[in-house]
Amino acid sequence: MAYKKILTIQDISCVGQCSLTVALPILSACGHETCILPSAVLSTHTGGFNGFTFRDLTEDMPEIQAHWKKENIKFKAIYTGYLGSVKQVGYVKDILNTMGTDDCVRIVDPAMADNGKLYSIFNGEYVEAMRGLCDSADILIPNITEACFLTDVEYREVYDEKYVKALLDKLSMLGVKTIVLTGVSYAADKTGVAVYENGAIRYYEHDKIAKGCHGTGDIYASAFTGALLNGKDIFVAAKIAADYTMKCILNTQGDKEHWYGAKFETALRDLMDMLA
Ligand code: PXL
Repeated sequence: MAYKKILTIQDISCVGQCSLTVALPILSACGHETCILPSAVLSTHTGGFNGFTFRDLTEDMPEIQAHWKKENIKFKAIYTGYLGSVKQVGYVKDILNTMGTDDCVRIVDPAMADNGKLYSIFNGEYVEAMRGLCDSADILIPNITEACFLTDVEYREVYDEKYVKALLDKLSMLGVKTIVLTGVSYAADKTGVAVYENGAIRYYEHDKIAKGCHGTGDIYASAFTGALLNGKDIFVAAKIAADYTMKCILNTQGDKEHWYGAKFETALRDLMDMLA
């Protein structure tokens, strides 16, 4: 397996098992050198804790990037997640466009919404900025809610294949050819992903666990990136990431104290086995 240098840009939520505290260990377990650019530092994630702190690191980004340029540092993959401000999305676009090797894979998880709602710090201006990031991505990994915000399509709890196809076609018009749409569910007891490549859709479906966990979007995107960079093709990486995420949720289920995240660490060995 080739050893690759990946850059991931997302927040540090000190407590809460999401973003960098998830991406860094998962990508490392997948065997990649993982460089980070924190978008913000929060005391916890914003999904259920009250009174979290938020230090925006937007203005550190251009200086960090300038230093990397001087040092001739380039990345084989750049994977972005939860960002800190509208202005920062512009900086991140420049990083996506200029800091990769010639064969760099750019993966954007437009982490900003779930269950029909934007996360608390985001608004329409942020959605608009995120739309502008899509044409700098080779692969976009939204959930259904994020796909709806990005395309201005009405969010629905119940939908059919026609609705999903329309969502994917509209997303591709933002300038990204490959999309891995997560949380696609056509039956109450099933969920999965729709993988869209050059206009064609392939599905990977699996059983739905009654209650999902916070942070599983980040677990999914990190495992997908880790598997892809291990040479798996897009569909296989999407499937491995789904199986791993399911395992993380199963390992967490039943622990009422652990409402804020998924115990992804206890399934890392399974992920490594899936990559072997
Ligand atoms: O998992 C997405 C995420 C990442 N980072 C922060 C969040 C959330 C979701 O709520 O609040 C800070």
